[in-house]
Order: sequence, then C-alpha cells, then structure tokens
Amino acid sequence: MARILITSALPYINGIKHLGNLAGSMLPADVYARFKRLQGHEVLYICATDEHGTPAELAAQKAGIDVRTYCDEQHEVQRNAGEGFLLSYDYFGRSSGPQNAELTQHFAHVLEERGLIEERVSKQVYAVEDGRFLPDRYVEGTCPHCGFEKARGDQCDSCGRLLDPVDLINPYSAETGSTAIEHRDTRHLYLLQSKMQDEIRAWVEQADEWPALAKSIALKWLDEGLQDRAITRDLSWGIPVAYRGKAREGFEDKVFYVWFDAPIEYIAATREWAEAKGDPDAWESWWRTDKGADDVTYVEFMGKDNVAFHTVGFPVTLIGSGEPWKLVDRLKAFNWVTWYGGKFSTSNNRGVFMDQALDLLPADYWRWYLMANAPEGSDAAFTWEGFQAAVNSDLANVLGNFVNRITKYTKSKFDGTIPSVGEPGEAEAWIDTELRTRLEALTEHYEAMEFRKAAAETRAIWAAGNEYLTKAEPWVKYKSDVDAAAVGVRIGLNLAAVFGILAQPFVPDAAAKILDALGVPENKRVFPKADDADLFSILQNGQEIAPPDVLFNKIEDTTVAEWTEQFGGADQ
Ligand code: B3M
Ligand code: ZN
Repeated sequence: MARILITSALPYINGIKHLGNLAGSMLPADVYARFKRLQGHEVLYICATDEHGTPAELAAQKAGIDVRTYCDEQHEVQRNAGEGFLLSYDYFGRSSGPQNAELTQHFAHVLEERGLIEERVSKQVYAVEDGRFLPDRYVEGTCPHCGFEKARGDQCDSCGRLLDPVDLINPYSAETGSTAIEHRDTRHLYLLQSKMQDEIRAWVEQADEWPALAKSIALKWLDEGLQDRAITRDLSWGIPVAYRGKAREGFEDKVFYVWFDAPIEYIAATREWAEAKGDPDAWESWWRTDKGADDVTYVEFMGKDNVAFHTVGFPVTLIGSGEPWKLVDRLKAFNWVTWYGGKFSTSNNRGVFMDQALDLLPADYWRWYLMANAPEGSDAAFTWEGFQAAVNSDLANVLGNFVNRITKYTKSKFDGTIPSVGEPGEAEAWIDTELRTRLEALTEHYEAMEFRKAAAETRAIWAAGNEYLTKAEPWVKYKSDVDAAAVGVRIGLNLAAVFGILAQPFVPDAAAKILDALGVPENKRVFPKADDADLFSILQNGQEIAPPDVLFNKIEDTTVAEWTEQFGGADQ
C-alpha cells in the first residue's frame, strides 16, 4: 500500500481561525487522511502554526505582549481548536521551533553555495517617524493592480496578487497610520527564482495529478516569468540569517521571510514527530527520496492564495538545493468560504470562529456542512439556513433516523439480537446493486479529492438505506411472516454498520457511536470495497446490539434566529 504524506497549509498564529480557514485546508486534509487510513494506507498528516512574519508581530503588539509569549499562547489555542474539530494530525508543530531554524538556515546555505542566492541592495519602504523599515503587512496602501485601498505590503486581499511594498500607492504604516514614508536602501538575500524557470516549468508540466486551479496558477506565474524574490526581512522576530550559529555579516538585525521558512516547517515538523516517537531518523523515509520517500504520495491542501508559494517558491528551495527532497505529487486548492457572500470579520462580528462553533454544536455538525458545501469549484457561502438544512436533513433525518429506526425495531421485536433466519428477496437484490454501485462512485470521489461529491454520495447511500427499509418493510411482514421480517432487520442492521463506517471521515464521533452500538470490531471499521463479499454481513448473526443515543439534534428556527443575531446573517 502506498504511504501517504499529507500537509495542510499552516494556519497563521495570529488568532483563532474562522470556519473558512478550517474548510479551506485543515478539514479536507483530515477527511482525506481518515479516508486513506480506512483504506489501510500508512498516513502521516502534518500541520503546524505559522509563527513568523508580520502577522505574528502585529498581533502580538495589538495584544500588548511579547511575540514569543503570544505565539506560545496562541499555539495552544489553535492546538485545542484543532483537537476540538477532531483534526487527526500525526503532529502539530510550530514554525518557530529549533528544527525549522536549522533546516531553513541549511537550505539558505546550500542554495547560496549553488549560486541561487545573492545579496542585493534594494529600495524598501521606510517609515521616518516610526524609525523602521515596513516589510509586508507593516505597510498598507493602494494596490497598483486593482486600486484596492487597503492592500497589504505582501499581497493584495482584493485581487490576490503578490506585491512588493514599494509598489503600493499612498502607502502608510499599518501600525501607526503614519504617511511619512520614504524608500530607502536596505540589503537583503534574494532567491534567484529566475534561474530555476526551466526546471520549475518542466516539473509543473509533468505534474499530471494537480487539479486545474492549482496548475493554472503555477503556469500563470511561470508565464509571467519567475521573479527573483527577497527571502530576508528587516524584522526582529523570525529565523535569524545565520548558519551553524554564526550570523551573516550585515544581517544581524534581519530574519528570513516567513514564506521562505513556513513550507520548510512541513519537514521540520516531521522531524519533530520522529523525535517525539523516539525514532529520530523516521522522518527521512517521508521526505528523502534516497531514503524511501520515492514510494510516498505527497498531497498538499491549501487555500488558492497559497498555491503559488507551494508550486513555485517551495519547489525552488527543494529542487534548487540539489538534494533528494520529496516534492508534492498532488495538490488540492480551495476557494473561499464566505459569510453570506462577504468576509468573516472579528472586528465587525461577522461569522463564526472555530472556538465559538464548538460552543454551539459538536464538531461533527460543522464538519459535515463545511465539506458538503466545500468551496471547490467556486466560493461557497456559509448560511445558517444552509447549515440548518444540512444538519436536519442529511444528519438527523437521513442517517440518524435510519440507524434509530432499525436498531429500535430490532430491540423491540428481536430482543436486540441480529436474526439469522429468512431468505433474501427482491428488496435485498436491489440494495445490493444500489450500494455496490454507489460505493464505487464514492471511492472515486474520494480518490479525486472531490469532497462535495463524496459527501453527496455518502448522503445518497444513507438515503438508499431508508429506501430499502421502505421496500423491505419488516414491520409489515412481521405480522404474517417473521422470517421475512428478519431478513429486512438483518440487512438493515448491516447497512447501519456500513453507513457508520462510511461516516467516519466526515463525522467521526457519530460514526463511532453507531459502530459501538452495533458492536463492530475495530478491525472491521475499514473502508469497504464495492465487491466485498461480506458487505452485508459485517455483523455476526445472533450478536446483541443496542440503539445508540440520539445521534444528531435538529437545529430549530428559533436557534437560527438567535445565532443570526449573535454572529450576523443575511441582513447584517
Ligand atoms: N500561513 C496561510 C495563509 O496564507 C499561511 C500558509 C503557510 S503554509 C506553509 O493564510
Ligand atoms: Zn489588488
């Protein structure tokens, strides 16, 4: 079985993430990791907090605490939120850790030795009154491409283009608002991406498993011509520009650019994972193609604004090093989850953030809706009405009601025991074909990393179970032919077991409740194949079962009104 390495874009340290961040990288990565584990693959799912750069510094200043303390606190907040959402990382690291510093400095050293880094003096934005350079998000202004007036120094939130702070029109200090801005000379290290143009293009063009969105963004960058990019900044918080403990002359007050070190944290966190499990070299077989990583399939999950860094910037570092590093094989990029079509906003109290969501309802409810409504082909709007419909219909009515009906009926009429008598008939032949056909489609959707389709197919399978019970109608047959009723009960219970197994990637808590109630052993909780001989006999005849507690509570209209008031809705 192939070994699957999964990374999801590292959430910035600056505060708890909203549901859009979750749905656009970490959650689908988790669903996919769970699916692959259920298939029997060896999976390593790595994530971390992205702790450097201006987002961290500005947020720490706003919080009035020093940036390292801020990062320590916020890392725990994000770790807890991820656990609350049942994100099954194998390791959740910190880009400010020692492993990332060592690796980042190693790459810079090797890249320079191979002629891919050079020092250059360039004009950078300097705030005279603040007495400091203003890299990246320290400066805002009007985007030269689209005119958006609050563009950040490094990227325009409106048109998404990467910017150089000196390009901003009417720049001002994001910290103090000062417009006393000059362009002054400063020295930085430049990664000579232009020298890697052909190698990167060749690599992108051979990538035949990337979704169109990812490939088109990478090729657009290549068509525009790869730009040499500064990979150091005039900041104090970050990875020092040093090698083996010796600071580079003239760079004592500078650090590496956050986007140079952040992707390297994927490797660094894997090293920390290996150390934590007491096998320090275990990371190599995941990241070094000379140590076994060539049989690894590496899948990256991210929002669309991160694609360029992952398809050009990071590969330039890895390929440019000339060392045998594992490169991404598959890449899944997401559009945005919007809040009723607009932006989530803490300051404008619009939208639900991860910690708030878990105060309202358990993770399963959100996981299901966010994946069934995943922003794949286009942006997807979160609405309370859509959330209520998905929970009440898909989870409570279709899945919950099916499991409830069949287990309660077994309890009342068959002493809670799985009957062995009775011969399958027409209804059983129908559900056999229906389930196997849909199982094949579901597996294809997962393999293609099409999460909306996988959720829709999962729901359709649950709905087929209800249709089967209508056809088999054991409660009617029971009056005249108990054996005939027994068939419907036996198949219905085995369907409940399959439905619980298939629910695991999306709604792991509810799935476990179903499988525990049916007494499905751990070794049988694996993703079924359409041609499995025992697809309808996972459960042992004669085995006792017990109806699970209510799996999902419906969301009432009054609750929707309350939450709309509290978090904003259509009209706010
Ligand atoms: N911290 C996420 C963002 O741009 C960024 C991802 C880094 S992945 C190496 O919001
Ligand atoms: Zn713009």
